[in-house]
Amino acid sequence: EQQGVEAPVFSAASYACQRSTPQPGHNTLLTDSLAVLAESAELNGDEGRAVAFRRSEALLRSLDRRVQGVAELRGLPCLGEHSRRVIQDVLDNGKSSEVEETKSSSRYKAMKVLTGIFGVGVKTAKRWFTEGICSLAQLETSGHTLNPAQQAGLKYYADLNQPVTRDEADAISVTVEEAVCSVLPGAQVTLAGGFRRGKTSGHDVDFLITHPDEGKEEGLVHKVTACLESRGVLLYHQTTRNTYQESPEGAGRPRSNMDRFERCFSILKLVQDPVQVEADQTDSGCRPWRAVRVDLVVSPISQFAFALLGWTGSKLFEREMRRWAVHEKSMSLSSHALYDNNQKRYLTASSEEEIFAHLGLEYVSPSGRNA
Ligand code: TTP
Ligand code: MN
Ligand code: MN
Ligand code: MN
Repeated sequence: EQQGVEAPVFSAASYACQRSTPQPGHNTLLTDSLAVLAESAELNGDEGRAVAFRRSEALLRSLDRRVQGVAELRGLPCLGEHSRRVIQDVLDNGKSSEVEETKSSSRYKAMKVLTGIFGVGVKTAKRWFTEGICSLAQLETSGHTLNPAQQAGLKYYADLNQPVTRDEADAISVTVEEAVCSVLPGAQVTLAGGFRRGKTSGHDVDFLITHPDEGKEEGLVHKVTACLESRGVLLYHQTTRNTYQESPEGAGRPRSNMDRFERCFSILKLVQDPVQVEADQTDSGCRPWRAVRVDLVVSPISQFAFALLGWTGSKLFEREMRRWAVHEKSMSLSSHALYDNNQKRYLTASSEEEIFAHLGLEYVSPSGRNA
């Protein structure tokens, strides 16, 4: 490039749901750094700060080429002073001192280990860390009583912290589809979550289940888990029934990220390919299976498009869509429905495309929702 000529300026819309965000993007050094600070804020229970870093991370991931200098970022939304400082540091020095300090802090390391246990949230981990518990060994000798989820989390810790591959997700899909169709013929199983967004690995596998005849899906989770159990592949499960009908979300209800579908947080036993097991034997012992976290969610067909949109994520993309709905359209979006506060009525949809259209947004395909 010629000297003195101003670098081309990027442009980007301010809500993540107005743009396409690929994975991993062209600025991984920057986005990985911001992700550490976002995660650290999450582990501190500082949601406002966490979301601010997540937004800058997503903005940079949506850019169509590599950033060479901070000047190129002038005028872009979502980048606060703090994020810009971190970006500058990484561009100048190849890394950010704040990120390096964060990663090596004993608090961050301990909180990562403890929240890495399935069933342990930030609050519990914080309490334990305050008591001086920093490792699994210390937790095990602390005398704390663990709930069933946490016991399973500890038991399968190594497996559950090893990312699930796309092949493993496909193998789990076969198991889940077989179980679902044997207990309710005609039911439809859709892979959701990160794998639907095209990610090549994930921390779990998410499935959304429905049936074309409204009502047939009721109580399905229980039948499916019973089937998986009889096949000897259910290592842990916690089922929650559907509570949406009891108290549908009216206009003024507080919005929460948790929906009210019938669902099951489970751990399944994935029997591995014998060839693969032989290859892995040296480091993973001789066990011919591994534990995998699986989420099963059941939606009535009338809410399916909303459920699919909600369970495809990413979490930030969903959050941004809801923020857009409220602030720009005076609508309330959830994984169950879309309510128009001006017209005082629900807007129905049978596809994700229709929901984007109701919201006045250009359609973003799942692979573009990696905000
Ligand atoms: P996750 O499985 O947590 O995340 P992910 O699939 O995007 O990534 P990972 O590879 O780490 O698994 O959640 C998937 C989506 O489900 C996410 O957009 C949020 C949504 N979700 C709800 O809508 N309600 C809930 O109660 C939960 C737990 C998740
Ligand atoms: Mn997932
Ligand atoms: Mn996750
Ligand atoms: Mn999940």
